[in-house]
Amino acid sequence: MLIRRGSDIIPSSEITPEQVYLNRRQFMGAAAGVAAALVPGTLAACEAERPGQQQDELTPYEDITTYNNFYEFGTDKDDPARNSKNFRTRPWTITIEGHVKKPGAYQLEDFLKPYKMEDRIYRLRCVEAWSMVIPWRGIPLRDVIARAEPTASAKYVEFVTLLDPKQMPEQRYPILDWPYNEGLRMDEAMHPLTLLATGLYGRDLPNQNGAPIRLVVPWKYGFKSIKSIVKIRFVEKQPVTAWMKAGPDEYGFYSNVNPNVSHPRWSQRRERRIGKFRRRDTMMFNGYMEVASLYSGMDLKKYF
Ligand SMILES: Nc1nc2c(c(=O)[nH]1)N[C@H]1C(S)=C(S)[C@@H](COP(=O)(O)O)O[C@H]1N2
Ligand SMILES: [Mo]
Repeated sequence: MLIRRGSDIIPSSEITPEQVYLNRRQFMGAAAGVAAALVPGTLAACEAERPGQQQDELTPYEDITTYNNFYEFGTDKDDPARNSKNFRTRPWTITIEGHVKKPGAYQLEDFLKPYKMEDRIYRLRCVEAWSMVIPWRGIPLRDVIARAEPTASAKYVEFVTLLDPKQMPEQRYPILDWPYNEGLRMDEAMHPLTLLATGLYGRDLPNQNGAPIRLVVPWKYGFKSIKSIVKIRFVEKQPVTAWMKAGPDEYGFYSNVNPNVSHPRWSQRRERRIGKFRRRDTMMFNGYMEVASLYSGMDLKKYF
């Protein structure tokens, strides 16, 4: 079977996770060929869905795991990798609450059991105008939502990060209104691109990348992709997110990657891939044009 579940690919110390991952991809390509493109959830499928698009070069594992925004562990890019080493991600409880027929509190392992892991290469584009290309592993959020059986009152999904100042030292200071929270409109949350990620490069998420489970919304600025989630709440009203509270003129609820709408303090037209020098044009919706229909008729300058 080409799709592997969980973290059963254990790289030996001699080879980097990147090599393991690339070897596996080569194997998949050679062994499966076109057939793999028909199996949903394989990387081949994910690439085949986007013919004509320039093949993205993966950002090295080293860069993805040392250049992070995770303010609970510090505001410098190298802080999270240094300060999250002892962060405890087991046991980990995820609570589903709000307007659902099946609320509950789950241990991470039980929570993940019913779902099929998928590997997907997504670009992550930060509002600070840098980007990365990351091979994520995770479960489609829409599956989790379907299982929770939201009622008609559930118009938005809110996500909340762990609050634990003993482990997350920066939560002792009023940098953001802790705990970090984010939100999606129900149709955004149900979109097949939206992923709850538990790994990258075929292994469990490193702490600095949001272990044990984080959101990935590839057509939105990186800050929407909330890390270390403990709560998924189904609500009627649009949540006020941590970044909206911090700077309502700078960070809106939608936060779609949009080269035509500047951040008040800088342009969003161009971006720099981490590890590369050349700047490149930023693509509308980060290049994921299939989401455009979610926003038809909306003024994206107003709903930024
Ligand atoms: N809880 C929490 N989630 C967070 C953040 C944060 O500070 N705290 N930063 C966000 C921002 S601004 C970005 S760009 C991405 C970065 O994800 P990465 O470190 O995996 O690249 O995480 C997002 N999720
Ligand atoms: Mo970001």
